[in-house]
Amino acid sequence: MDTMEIVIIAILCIAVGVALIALALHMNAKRKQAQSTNQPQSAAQSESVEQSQALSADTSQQQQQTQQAQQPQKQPQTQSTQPNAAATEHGSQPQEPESIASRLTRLKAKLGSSANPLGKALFNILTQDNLSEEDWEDVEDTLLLADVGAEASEQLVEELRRDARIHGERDPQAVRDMLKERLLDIVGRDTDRSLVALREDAGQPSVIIMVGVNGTGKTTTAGKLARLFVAQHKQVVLGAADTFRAAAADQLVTWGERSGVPVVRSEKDGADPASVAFDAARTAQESHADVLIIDTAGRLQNKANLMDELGKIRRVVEKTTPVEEVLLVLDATTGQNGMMQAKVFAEAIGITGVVLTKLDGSAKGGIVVNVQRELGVPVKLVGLGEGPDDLAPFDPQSFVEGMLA
Ligand SMILES: Nc1nc2c(ncn2[C@@H]2O[C@H](COP(=O)(O)OP(=O)(O)OP(=O)(O)O)[C@@H](O)[C@H]2O)c(=O)[nH]1
Ligand SMILES: [Mg+2]
Repeated sequence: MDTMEIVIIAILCIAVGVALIALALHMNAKRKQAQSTNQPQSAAQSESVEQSQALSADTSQQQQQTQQAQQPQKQPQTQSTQPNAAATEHGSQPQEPESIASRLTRLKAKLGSSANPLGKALFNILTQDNLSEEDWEDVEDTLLLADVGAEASEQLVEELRRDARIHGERDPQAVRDMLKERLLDIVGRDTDRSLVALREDAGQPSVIIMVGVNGTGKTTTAGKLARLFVAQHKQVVLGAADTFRAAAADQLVTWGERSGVPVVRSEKDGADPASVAFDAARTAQESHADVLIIDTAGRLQNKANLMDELGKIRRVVEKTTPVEEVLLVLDATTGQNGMMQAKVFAEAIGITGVVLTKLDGSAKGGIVVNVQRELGVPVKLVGLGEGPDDLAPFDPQSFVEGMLA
């Protein structure tokens, strides 16, 4: 082999080596490219799956809207907001609602720390030696001041006097226990306060209509209640049947966005509330929701007007699904005045439960007793503030312990 042949073989070897290196580099580049395009694809895919799941509750509404868009002669009456999409758009996600156990602990602490005159005053009088007739009158006055109501106050004093005679207790702990037992009796320790919507059976949405005088907290409570159901893994639809002003529906939409719950509303001020309620019932039915919560207006001139409007809402909803729960929202700070208005609502539509709002702050807890006596329905929920999770099921034990804390 001469020098020339050796040189040619060496050149060939180098050329093959270069070709192999080039091939390896090319393959590597292709693999990296494939990786970088695959990742966003799968993220986009999962996002679209999530979105389609989140919006699946609204499919029927969207179909309805599409149909309406194809038939412009039929003006769309209502529309359903898509909270998850809206929340993402604004860069915020619905917050996780607080658990019921944690709410009850807060209820107790809030009641204990609020300026509640009932427990403390009673306790101060009852731990004195030799209670005079005047002292017992003070006990009764204290109960009246705390909105317990005349009849119930009298009954409670009678029972406490009997207890005192029998036991002759002056030991603070014994007096506290005695008070607790009597208050629990009068508040109703075994009353069924469960919301019909939480009973497991259904197959169709449970409907809750919120009623009450304006400013008591209907819209706020509807929003908080939606979160309470979401915390229990229920699928919820909100219906904005307060059509007096667009702001009322906007307020409900904001609550819907906070919890990822769709809201059926009308864009028109002064639209027929019953027609919004009807559309909300149909949306809830078609999307297989567990619960439909309907917010109503509080500003109605007279009882006939009220009966007419609330009666119509109930009737149209019942074309789709039965109305199992009508919750009267009552502001605990309005005392006797609120009670009178509450009676009118109770007569106009019939109520199945009471939500007592604004029990935080300086509210007088005794109104629970009065409300239940006067209206003949249990207090089922209590509002403890303006926060999204400041609503808790009414628990007599926590309530009474909170008052006597
Ligand atoms: N402190 C406190 N404020 C509450 C509570 N519930 C509601 N509110 C406040 O009460 C005010 C009225 O509440 P809304 O929910 O708008 O009352 P509404 O009954 O829907 O009023 P209308 O729509 O005008 O009939 C708002 O400022 C709420 O934040 C509560 O439990 N505690
Ligand atoms: Mg309202």
